[in-house]
Formats: sequence, structure tokens, C-alpha cells
Amino acid sequence: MTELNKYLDIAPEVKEALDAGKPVVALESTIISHGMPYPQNVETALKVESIIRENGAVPATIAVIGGRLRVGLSADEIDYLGKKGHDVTKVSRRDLAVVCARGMDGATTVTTTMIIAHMAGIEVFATGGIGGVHRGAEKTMDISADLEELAQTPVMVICAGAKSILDLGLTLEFLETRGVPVLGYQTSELPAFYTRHSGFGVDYEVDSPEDLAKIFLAKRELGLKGGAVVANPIPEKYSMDKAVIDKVIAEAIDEANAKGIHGKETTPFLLAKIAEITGNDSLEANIELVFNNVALGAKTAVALSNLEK
Ligand code: PSU
Ligand code: MN
Repeated sequence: MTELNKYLDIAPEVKEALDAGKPVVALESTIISHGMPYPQNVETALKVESIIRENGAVPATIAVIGGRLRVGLSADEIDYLGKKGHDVTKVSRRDLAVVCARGMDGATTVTTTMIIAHMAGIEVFATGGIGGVHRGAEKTMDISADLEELAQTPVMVICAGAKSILDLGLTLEFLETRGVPVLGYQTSELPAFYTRHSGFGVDYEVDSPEDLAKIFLAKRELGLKGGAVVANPIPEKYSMDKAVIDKVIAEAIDEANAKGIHGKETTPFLLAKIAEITGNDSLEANIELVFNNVALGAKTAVALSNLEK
């Protein structure tokens, strides 16, 4: 484990598990505050924790509370972040020092969840979708800090691919350049969050949690920095019609452009707009793919902890 940071507070249950080499799965909080509406966000976050337990691992939801980097939250704290929603500061790498120095609260993105998980010694993190290269990035230069973090911090991120609010082709190119493996779980195609298909291939297809664990262990043993993307397609039963969701995304992007939305507001704006246009359909798909990802996260953490015994 890395040396503990003075800003870090690890919940007793998580600390005990980590000290004993038991499987732990990190979870982000921006998905709670900015990724879904209340109260479904809180219900989902709590159910996610129970799915991880059912699959033999300990959940560690991560956020910044009162300037402390918290690994493992209470149900009340999850409810607080969920209720506050977009009023909670979305904290990426560049925000972290300010939020800590000022004793503020903040929701952690994929980037900061990776940073804090690594400080605590957690190697597996499951969520919904990652950030990436936005469409039109050749002009806006809007590239999520998540990609740079994947290139430098050794945490495996299990997601359902990325939403096609992003340019998925450019996102894959960026990850290739920065040396981040993109592993398709039982698929050779990069899933696009709401749908199982994007038309883009992954780097490798991986068939079991054990194989994911072996690859991650080898990466560490080779001394290669950075993490990995595990792309786990939404279950067929819940996947949405590609034509329908593509149209909605195009409409959301047009509105964001017309309103001049930029910077850290872009992703939350698009997520909220998609939810508003599609109503419950996209929300249900979103919730189910998260459940699917955290179950795989728990199984992978179990496999990794068995390998390390
Ligand atoms: N994509 C989703 N759901 C999310 C996010 C992205 O489908 O909740 C959140 C994650 O926290 C991710 C962040 O790390 O948005 C990326 O924001 P940005 O594009 O500003 O880097
Ligand atoms: Mn951005």
C-alpha cells in the first residue's frame, strides 16, 4: 500500500479489508450528484454497495467531505450528495487541492476517484461511463482529464464504455497513444454505454474476471504505470435502440453548443439533457449497466485478491 496521505480518511470496514488483502471496489460520487436524478441516484448508489457485498467484496464509495478525502461513505452521506446534486462541486484533478484547502465538499469524478482509490491502496473501480475526447475537440480541446489519469494511475476502471456524446474513435486513439489498454469484457467491440455496439473494436477481448486480474497484475509487475479500461457491455435486455439514442445525443449536443456550454459543465449538461429527453428509458438503462459493472468489479477484485495471496 502507498503511504497514507494526511488528507485521507478510510472507513474502518474498508481499512480492515485492505489490511487483510480482501477485495475492495472503489465507487465514484459524481455519478451520484451529477449523473442521475434524485432519488434514483441514492437508491442506485446504495443498491450498488449491496451488489458488491453479494459478490464477495467490500464497497468503498469515494467523495470529498469537509476537505477530507473519504473512502467509504455512510448512507446519510450518500443521501446528502444525491440530494445536493449539481450544487455539489464536481472535483477533477485540478480542483482537488482547492477543495481540500478550503474544507469544501466535492463529488469525485473518474479521475479523482482513481487518485484517491490509489492513495488508499484500492486497485479496482467500477462505474457507469468514463469521460473522453469530446466531439469537436479539434477546436474546443475538450478532452476529459479521465484519460490522462488512466495513463498515470494504476487503477482498473470497469465501465460500460463511453457515451457517444464523445468522439469514441478519438478517445480510443488518445488511450492508445497514452498506453492504456482497453479490454472488452466478453466482447470485441467497444460498447457505447446505452448500446452494446459502437462500431469500434477494443484492444483485447477478455473472457473472465480471472483473466482481467492476471492482466492487471502483469501490468503492475512489469512496472508499467497507469490503469486499464474494462468495457463491459450493457445487458442485451436493457440496451437501447441505437438510432433513438443517437438522435437524442445529437439534439443534446446542438443545445449545448447553442447555449455555449463548455468546460466542466459540458458532461453534466449533456447527461441531464439526455435524461430529460428520454425520461425513464435511459435512466433504467443507466442504472442496470451500473449494476452489471459493479458485479464484474467485485468478481475482478476477488480474483485479484486470490492471485495476490
Ligand atoms: N459519463 C457518464 N456518466 C457520468 C460521467 C461521465 O456517462 O457520471 C461523469 C464521471 O464522473 C466522469 C465525468 O469522470 O463525468 C467526466 O467529466 P468530464 O467530461 O468533465 O471530464
Ligand atoms: Mn471536459
